Amino acid sequence: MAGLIERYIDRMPEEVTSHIVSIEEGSTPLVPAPALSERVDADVYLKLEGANPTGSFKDRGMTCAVSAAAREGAEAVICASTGNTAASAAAYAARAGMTCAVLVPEGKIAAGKLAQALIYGARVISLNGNFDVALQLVRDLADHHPISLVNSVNDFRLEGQKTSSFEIVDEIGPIDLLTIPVGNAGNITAYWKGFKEYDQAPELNGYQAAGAAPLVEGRRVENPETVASAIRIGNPARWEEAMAAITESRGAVRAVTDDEILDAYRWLPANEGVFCEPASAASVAGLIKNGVSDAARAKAEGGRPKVVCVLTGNGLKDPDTAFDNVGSVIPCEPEMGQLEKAVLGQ
Ligand code: AN7
Repeated sequence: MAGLIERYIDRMPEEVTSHIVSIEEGSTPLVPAPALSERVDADVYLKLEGANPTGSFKDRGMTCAVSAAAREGAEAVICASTGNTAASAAAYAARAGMTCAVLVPEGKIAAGKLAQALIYGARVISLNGNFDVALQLVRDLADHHPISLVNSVNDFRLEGQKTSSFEIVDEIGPIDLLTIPVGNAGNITAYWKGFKEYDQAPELNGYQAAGAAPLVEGRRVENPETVASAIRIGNPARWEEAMAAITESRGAVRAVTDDEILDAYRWLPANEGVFCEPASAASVAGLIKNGVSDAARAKAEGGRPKVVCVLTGNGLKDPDTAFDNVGSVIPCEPEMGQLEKAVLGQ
């Protein structure tokens, strides 16, 4: 399967089509979720963005941002990141033969993402400050040096990320509701752009973590805190556009607590066989908490409403949070009596 720029080339700006840097991202599974469907009385699908080459949706935007940088002859890219953007930028820079620097908040990035950024060969800088501070710093730095900024303030990122909406509609037709985690607010903005380009208008429900919910509270959060480190963001760069998208879709942005996020984070793998990272589980936690709106049900015109939860990142990204939220392994000597006890739980 070709990468998403080639697949949707007619809907891509020309800046990204002449020097394509791709790892065949996109074309991710859209998996029916029978247990969740029953819980919320709707036909729910999970968009498994963790199946992208670096394990998150960021690859959709990064193929475009790095392709545009390649066309400009850029030799280096930089981003601030809570982890996934860093991993993705590092991979696409490696692919393009560029150098990459990433600025991540010290101690607040999941182990898998850090390992990825390093193994792809990025220069990883651990900032004694949060994501919002890091983003401001790299924006200033990129203004003064010949380094291409690949955060989602880069418009090409959205051009890539909008293709997930195309894939959904191409695969299952019009949907009634989309639930999605919101951090820096680029992705929800991109989904809306994609739906609009396809003349679609599903209701968008964005979910933030309660300790990092600037869009819900209508003000910057100086010290965002949440177990969902990917969305530990207090001053989203795409604030206005995301709010416009939510309003136009007659949707809502709401908060889910860390406990609600972790409940969904454990429930989904145990009931659907799908493991996502904590930030992604916010979309499922939100759907479980708030259900499907009457308006979205009405759109389904008597049928069962079609709902998509966007699972933005792979569960393997964050093994520490997984271990913190499950039981322990069972030790066993190589002896049948012990093994029977261990296996049968008696
Ligand atoms: C798994 O990597 O901001 O609202 O620096 O990694 O578009 O920011 C990650 C964000 C949701 C939120 N789910 O998307 C970064 C970064 C996961 C994420 C989001 C992120 P946006």
